[in-house]
Amino acid sequence: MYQVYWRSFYDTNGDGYGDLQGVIEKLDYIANLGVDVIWLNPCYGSPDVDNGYDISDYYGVMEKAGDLDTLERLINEVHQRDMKIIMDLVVNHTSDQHPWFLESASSKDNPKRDWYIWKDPKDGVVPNNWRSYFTPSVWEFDDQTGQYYMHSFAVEQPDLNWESPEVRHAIYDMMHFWLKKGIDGFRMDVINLLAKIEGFPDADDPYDISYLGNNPGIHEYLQEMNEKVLSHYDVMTVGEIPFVTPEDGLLYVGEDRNELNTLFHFEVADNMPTWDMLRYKEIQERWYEGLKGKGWNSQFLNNHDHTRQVTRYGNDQQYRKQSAKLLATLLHTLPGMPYIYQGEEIGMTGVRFSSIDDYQDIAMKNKYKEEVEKGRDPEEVFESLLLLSRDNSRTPVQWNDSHNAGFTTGTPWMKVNPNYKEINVKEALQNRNSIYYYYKKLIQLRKENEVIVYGDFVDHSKNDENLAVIKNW
Ligand code: TEU
Ligand code: CA
Repeated sequence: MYQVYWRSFYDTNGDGYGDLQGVIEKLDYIANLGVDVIWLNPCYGSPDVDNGYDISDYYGVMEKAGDLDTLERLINEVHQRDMKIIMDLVVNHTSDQHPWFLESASSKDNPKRDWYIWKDPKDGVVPNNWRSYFTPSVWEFDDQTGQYYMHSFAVEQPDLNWESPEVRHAIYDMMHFWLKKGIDGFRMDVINLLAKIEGFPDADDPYDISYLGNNPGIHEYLQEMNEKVLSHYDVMTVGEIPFVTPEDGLLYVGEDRNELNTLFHFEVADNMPTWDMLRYKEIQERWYEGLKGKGWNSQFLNNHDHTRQVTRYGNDQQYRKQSAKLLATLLHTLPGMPYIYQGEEIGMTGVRFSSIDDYQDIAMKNKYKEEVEKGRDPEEVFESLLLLSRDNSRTPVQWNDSHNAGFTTGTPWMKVNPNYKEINVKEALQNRNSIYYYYKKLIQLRKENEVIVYGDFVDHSKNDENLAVIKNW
């Protein structure tokens, strides 16, 4: 699976944003790697507060990305190259500019009031102590109606109320619309957050936000979604499922569950700040044993939310090529579907801009503001956020050593990583020993040796912290 974060992929109209036409023009590059499936990050209508994860029009394409015709052409061009394409399904929340929310917020007796989660103040303040991913509270007060609404992410991303059958059926209709357009499935954004804890009680530890996910009711929603939509098509689904263990994970992807096909868990990406071989092998073994013969996992070490793997888990200076190849060898020989995040195949690295103003990620900017407002030293706060800022992996793909790395003829929406002169696709394609050709060989090896995909996993290097000897047979 190759993830295309289109706004940083390739700009064809000089507005500084990558676009869908840019993806079409680079499809041969992706296909030549041996990719089977493309995961396209959201390009629906959106005010772009959270880079498209705040949707205001599920049936449209945001102007920065292009238009519906271009998207349909992209789907067709992908299929012509015998590849598949899945799109992001973001249905835990919408944008606060979505017409549904504008109606819901307009009055307490609006028919769509219960399409979102509204609560009265409790003792004059927020209904409970839950924190959101991006803000100190999940509750935002609305003066007009004197109630709070819940948002698990930014204020501009109100959570939908999945208890409402009307909400669920509106989402299912939208899913049919895209599946009938010929997409091959969905990557489902934080899909385990749809069900909220009954009664919204205070959390013992508000900083451990796992109370946002895996609540009673979630499996009924996903089984209904499967019955009403997914089971009608030959498609694949991958759930983004934070806070989940192998046992819980199996409840989402077990073949007998009729919910999802595969999942991403975050035991590595969220809980292993730097490389820890023993921990990594323990996590791999536990997930292998937990899903073996019943469910299918994913393998990734970076994406648009997590900094570049060669920087975080490898060595992006002296041993950049070697460590990039080592990490790729792990990912493409472990159980589960391997994901390649755009640019990973040429060993693109994390970035280090000099000022918070060079960063765009709302999660990082909100955290910076929250910490500085507590009185912490701005420089120290900035330094503490650099390594894990999501922008590390959102700098434009480096196509060549020309201005702006050949990404755009305009001003890039996000600065290009200054190392583009050495690290770029053009150089990689001209160098037989490049990371790119190594990925190409790995992908081919996996396709030619089913034992790598379906063989058993046994770790023969158990306690060695520098070695992973994992044998399939
Ligand atoms: O990410 C969800 C989210 O922020 C976490 O699960 C994340 O993957 C990680 O655990 C934090 O380190 C999804 C999208 O991938 C992200 O880009 C959006 O901002 C977010 O949901 C809200 O839609
Ligand atoms: Ca563009």
